[in-house]
Amino acid sequence: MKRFLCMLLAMVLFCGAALAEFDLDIKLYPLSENGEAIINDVTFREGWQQVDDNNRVFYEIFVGAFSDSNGDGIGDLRGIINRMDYLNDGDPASGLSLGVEGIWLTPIFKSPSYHKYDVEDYYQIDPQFGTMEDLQELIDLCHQRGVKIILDLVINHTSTRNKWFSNFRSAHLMQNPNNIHYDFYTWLNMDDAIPAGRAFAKVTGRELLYEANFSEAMPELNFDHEGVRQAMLDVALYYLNMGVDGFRFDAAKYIYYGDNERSADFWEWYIGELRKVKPDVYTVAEVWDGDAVVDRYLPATSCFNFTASQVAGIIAETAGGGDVNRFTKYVETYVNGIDAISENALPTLFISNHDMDRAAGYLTMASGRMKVAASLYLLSPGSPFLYYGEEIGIRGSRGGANTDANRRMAMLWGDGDTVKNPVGTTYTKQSTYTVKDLARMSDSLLNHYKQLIMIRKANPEIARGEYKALAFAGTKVGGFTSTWNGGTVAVIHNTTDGDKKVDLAGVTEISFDTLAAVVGAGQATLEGTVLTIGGQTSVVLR
Ligand SMILES: [Ca+2]
Ligand SMILES: [Ca+2]
Repeated sequence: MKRFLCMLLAMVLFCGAALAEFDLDIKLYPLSENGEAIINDVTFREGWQQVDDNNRVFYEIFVGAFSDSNGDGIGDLRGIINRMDYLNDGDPASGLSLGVEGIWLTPIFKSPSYHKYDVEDYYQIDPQFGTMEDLQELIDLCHQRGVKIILDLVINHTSTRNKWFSNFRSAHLMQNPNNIHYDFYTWLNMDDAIPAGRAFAKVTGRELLYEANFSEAMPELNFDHEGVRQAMLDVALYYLNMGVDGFRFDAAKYIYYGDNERSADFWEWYIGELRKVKPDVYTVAEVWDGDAVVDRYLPATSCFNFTASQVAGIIAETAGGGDVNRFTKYVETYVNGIDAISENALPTLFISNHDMDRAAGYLTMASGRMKVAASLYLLSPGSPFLYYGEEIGIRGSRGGANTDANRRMAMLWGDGDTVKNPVGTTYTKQSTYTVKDLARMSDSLLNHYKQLIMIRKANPEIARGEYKALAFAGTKVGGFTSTWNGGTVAVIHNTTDGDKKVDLAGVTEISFDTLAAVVGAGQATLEGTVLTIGGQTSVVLR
């Protein structure tokens, strides 16, 4: 009996989040043959065409934890191929797939670790993940569906198992400075002073030190060496030639440890070379640092916005009850800042990635705050990134065991997928909701993500326009206007749990006559300039 009451309470709490005070209608979508909700409330206007640029919603796939095609428990490339209909079925208006327009694969090259951020051979797909033919098939399939695919390129360091490293060791054993690999890695003699802040490790069996700031298993390449630069350029060109659309650059600020000037100059050269071959190459760099440091890299490339991410970032803060007007002002400053510095960089908002605790741990599905966070950052300009599983509320935090594996746990498909958690996971409070469950529940987090991505596609001004934050009175209703290609939209969010009525005449001189989209827990009406918007709800006006 007690258990039954608990279940009842849980159901009431869960449904309660979906019920706005506006009225008691639960949003109901028609169901497909498989019983999946078909998102049918996003309007693609007459003459709508998908815009082929890099302002796309990207989806980060931690490859080993996503989908397993051969029963060994490890996610692989064929698993991703098998899940393409889930990611993007090629029909922007089908209302059935997540609709992401780009995927970022975490490293796929041969590597001894489960995460593969230490590469043994840049020209081999790790056998756990598949073959070069699988990659080609995935690239081709992505392109058939209008999806861009970017690879995680880890070039700051390699694995100690890389043949370059064994050649480096041999060259020193033979005392042969003429060997091309003699200076491939940054090395010191045993009695040399170690530069401040940097870490060096001893080469086994040799009186020789190599730079290893991340781990002794990850020797750092010497980018003053022409051969290293050329070798790493060749890697990128090889995969561009196969058809990949770009790269996510790991540890970008560590090329020259502690020297952002030289590291940023390196990327300007490197990406400049890639642009000669592929002018629209999409690159995004991991520069996990404050805005001033990130700015140094923006002339060359998009950089992830770490400032806005995680539990303390402004996306989660706003979703959890913070000031929406502060959020839109922040985005305006952020977007204008990038525009002033760079022609090559896009705004790149996200909540979490494979190095961070899962957002569902602090933004819970039951409270509806995960949905609000998604609305805030996906209805923003540029190329937002969502981390696989975020859309179904996967949980996972580093915890006492201090292991990143907890942040990279198996996707919950609910259909017999054999993918398992990576080795070393200790997290035990995983969500019980699967893709299969959530696809069937009209008001689910998954369907909210599907709807948001459709809305973003159907209203291309949101991603590309000139962003102007609107200054509403109070803190819980906020929004912006965005003008692009002759069209102007307004996006307005209400992050409270109840209805709000606002007169838009007080915040903008632009007049909007169409409620182009409503997404969230409640409903909305537009009468003249007066917008009534339900709790935890966002709208797009045209
Ligand atoms: Ca497998
Ligand atoms: Ca380095």
